[in-house]
Amino acid sequence: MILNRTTLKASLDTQNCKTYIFIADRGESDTGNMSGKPKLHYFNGRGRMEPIRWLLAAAGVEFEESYMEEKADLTKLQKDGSLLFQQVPMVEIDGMKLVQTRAIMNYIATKYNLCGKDLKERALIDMYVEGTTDLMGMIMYLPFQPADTKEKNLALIIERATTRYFPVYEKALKDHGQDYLVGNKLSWADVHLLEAILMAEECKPDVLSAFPLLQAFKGRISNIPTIKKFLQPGSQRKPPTDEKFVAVVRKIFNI
Ligand code: IBG
Repeated sequence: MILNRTTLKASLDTQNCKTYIFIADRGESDTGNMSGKPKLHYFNGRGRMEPIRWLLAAAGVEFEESYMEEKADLTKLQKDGSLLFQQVPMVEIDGMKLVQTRAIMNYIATKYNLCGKDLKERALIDMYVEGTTDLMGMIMYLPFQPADTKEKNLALIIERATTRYFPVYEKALKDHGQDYLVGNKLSWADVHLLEAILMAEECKPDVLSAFPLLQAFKGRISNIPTIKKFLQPGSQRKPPTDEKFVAVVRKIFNI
């Protein structure tokens, strides 16, 4: 039987302590968190944490969140040594405090077998993920840009989505005729692409009009039970970035 310090203390009064193992000095389980669930530290908004939320949700992993609302919330994490590079996102998982979005995503994707069956599948998945990351990065920064450049950048996003990124995924699906991007099995690349498609549609609702296989892909992946649940109202998926979220970020980072 494994107990934390609080439980152990209570148990000593009534039980033989030799039957218990004390494992965590901080009164935590080996996941670094009392509940055993990963704990996400970020703002209450999409930003760099949203793809991490998507990946956990797709893997069927429940997670907790701690939101930074004031500069003091970030300072506290920085001062207590929780942030390796003084930056968020940070995820407490399996006894670690992971930072750097890619490292966090790699860990989760590997742990939950969303990285392909071999090195070559993994390389393909990585390339697809980097493509969608680039597209989502452009969209992510849009609300933080001044009004006079927003329109130009929105047009660039649509152009890049429809001429650089989406044609690659459409062709991949066409060439192999399978349901998923890589290895006929759900991978991180599929989860990331669905997130990117939905973000691009928020910019231009008919952005998929020239991509019939991506339209079908969107329907299929959205219907995977874990993802379907994440897409329903009340999930931990965050809404599109709005003025309120931009204001919180500006306040915390003095920008
Ligand atoms: N390479 C890091 C990663 O991928 O995790 C970069 C992390 C990063 O830039 N984090 C920002 C931060 O903590 C918050 S996300 N900055 C503090 C500092 O001192 O550098 C910022 C962001 C938002 C929305 I919010 C869109 C894009 C970025």
